[in-house]
Amino acid sequence: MRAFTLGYEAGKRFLDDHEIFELIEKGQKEETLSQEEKPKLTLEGLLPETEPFRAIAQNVAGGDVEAAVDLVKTAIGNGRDGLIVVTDGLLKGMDAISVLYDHKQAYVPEILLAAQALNAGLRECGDLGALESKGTVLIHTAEGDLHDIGKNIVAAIVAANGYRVIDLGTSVDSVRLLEAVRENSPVAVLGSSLMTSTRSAFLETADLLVQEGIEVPLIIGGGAIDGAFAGQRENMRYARDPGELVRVLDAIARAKGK
Ligand code: B12
Repeated sequence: MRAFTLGYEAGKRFLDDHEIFELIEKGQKEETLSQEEKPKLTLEGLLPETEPFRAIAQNVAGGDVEAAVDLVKTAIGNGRDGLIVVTDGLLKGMDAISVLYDHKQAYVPEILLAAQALNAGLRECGDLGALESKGTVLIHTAEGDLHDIGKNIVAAIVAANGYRVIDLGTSVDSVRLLEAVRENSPVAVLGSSLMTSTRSAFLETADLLVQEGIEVPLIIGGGAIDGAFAGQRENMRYARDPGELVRVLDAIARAKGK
């Protein structure tokens, strides 16, 4: 039973005894490590090494809109390519703060400020038509649900990872969602629900997509969702946090040859 649980969590395969012991030992070690002994992620360690990208990334991660914009303007003025400034500077800063957030070393306001600095910097980089998008995703909160802080963070992180994000807002019904899917041919539809009373809207949406013959995954998350709930429909899947979501999206995009 234990083997099944661990095997399942480690990627839907059974583990041998040796692997199980290794996992248990690793978990116990992490448990017994004191706060000081735990390997600590630092912002400095997550930033790019070369300037001006390091400074740009640092100010995005630090949410300093003005400094990020000034540094981007100077880099562009000095002949740096806008696309490189985005990929090697601005996005690296958002990546860094996202990693810290996933490890509970950064919090909601910092993510939102970083997203502002990222967006302000992006506006200085001119036409980024050359930045190949990994695909479009639609994001929304379930019908009846007005909580949007988590959704906005997810949207910012997904956009920072190279996707074109269309945010349909809060309390979106399945018919409106279907229209948007038809208009935009997304690689995935993302849904957020924080209230158990609203999550059933996702079942309706998943069924409607199947009924209409539309093959697009509905990836859902938020406090009201877990793997068991998402497992109720074949075209639905759960992602725990923005980091896991990006990994899932990248796998979908890769399968589509992006
Ligand atoms: C802030 C908040 C509000 C704010 C919302 C402001 C806003 N613009 O969003 C206000 C005050 C307006 C509000 C209202 C209500 N709220 Co409220 N609210 C919260 C609170 C305190 C925090 C939620 C939050 O923003 N967390 C911070 C964000 C960053 O975290 P997150 O949303 O979980 O998102 C992260 C992950 O879940 C994940 N994620 C989220 N979405 C997605 C989507 C995908 C695709 C993926 C992969 C991941 C993902 O990634 C995010 C980043 O890590 C929670 C309690 C709690 N601890 O969660 C209650 C809570 C959600 N609220 C609750 C309730 C009941 C209500 C009200 C009905 C209260 C009332 N009686 O009026 C109303 C409902 C309004 C409505 N129709 O939606 C309940 C829901 C209970 C339930 N399980 O059904 C909670 C859990 C409080 C409680 N313990 O009772 N609320």
